[in-house]
Amino acid sequence: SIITTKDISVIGIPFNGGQPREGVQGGPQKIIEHGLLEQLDTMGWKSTYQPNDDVNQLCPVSDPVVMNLKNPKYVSAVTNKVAQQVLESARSHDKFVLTLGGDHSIALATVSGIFGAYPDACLIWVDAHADINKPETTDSGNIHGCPLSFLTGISTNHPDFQWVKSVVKPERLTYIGLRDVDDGEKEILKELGIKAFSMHHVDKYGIGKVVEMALDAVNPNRDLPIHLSFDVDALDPSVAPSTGTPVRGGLTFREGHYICERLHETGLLVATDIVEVNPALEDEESAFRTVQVACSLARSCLGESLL
Ligand code: 4U7
Ligand code: MN
Ligand code: MN
Ligand code: MN
Repeated sequence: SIITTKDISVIGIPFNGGQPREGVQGGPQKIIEHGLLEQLDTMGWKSTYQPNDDVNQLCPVSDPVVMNLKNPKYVSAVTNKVAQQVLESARSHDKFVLTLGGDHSIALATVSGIFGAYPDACLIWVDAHADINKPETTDSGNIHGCPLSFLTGISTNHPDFQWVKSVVKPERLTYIGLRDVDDGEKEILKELGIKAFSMHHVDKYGIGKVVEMALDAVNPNRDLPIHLSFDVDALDPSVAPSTGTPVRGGLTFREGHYICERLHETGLLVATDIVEVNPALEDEESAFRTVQVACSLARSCLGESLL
């Protein structure tokens, strides 16, 4: 394995500035209250937890739309700060980094930090959405739909995101679970030649084959570090109902966990993000179920096995 200890740095990023719905900033705390750190302790993982409860203090008084993007200064300030923290946690290569969102704009922080520490890593993005809109193509202006355009270097001209380096080469990025991709994003995926596995492919080949195909695409020799960015809206809304942008027809409970289990099994997984848990949406039972599945996905990434 790349990580040879059982040390883990858990980083909460209670942030909602990348999209308009309140509540997603409460995700990390609910996941911790559910007992994630105790669960990891039971599995033998020694954790340190950085809650980042103060990120909302970086909210500027005025933050007008710039080049179509909403809250650009706020998103930039928070993700830039947390990127340093993720890099600090990852740079020694001796602990796993688990980040808890927060909306998916925080990938600007997590991917920048992890790829700063592991420049040859590959990125497996599990999501209903492609999150690769450019400022020029986004209809919503919500930055949680855009992080990959900055991280792959296809958006370079937004003044607030000049600090984001293009760390992810298109051949090191793959997707699983897509089913709601904007027309502009489809063109980008084609142009860059990014290998993406939609729900159509999951139906056609089964999740076992799809994960191998995804690994073949970005990690053919099975020797590169893996960063998994898991948006819970990749799961079917019946499995993860409390999320801001649910799309029907998603991954089953087992398909989601299988991805995590198989990536753990490679010994190459060095970091995981679990994002877009919004405990304020739907009823309490739905929120509980979504928090619970976030915890069990994390445990699967860290080696919880069925037998
Ligand atoms: B998430 C969307 F238009 N593509 O850009 C957009 F469909 O992190 C959705 O995956 C983005 O939840 C969803 O607003 C971002 C939309
Ligand atoms: Mn996403
Ligand atoms: Mn999504
Ligand atoms: Mn979402």
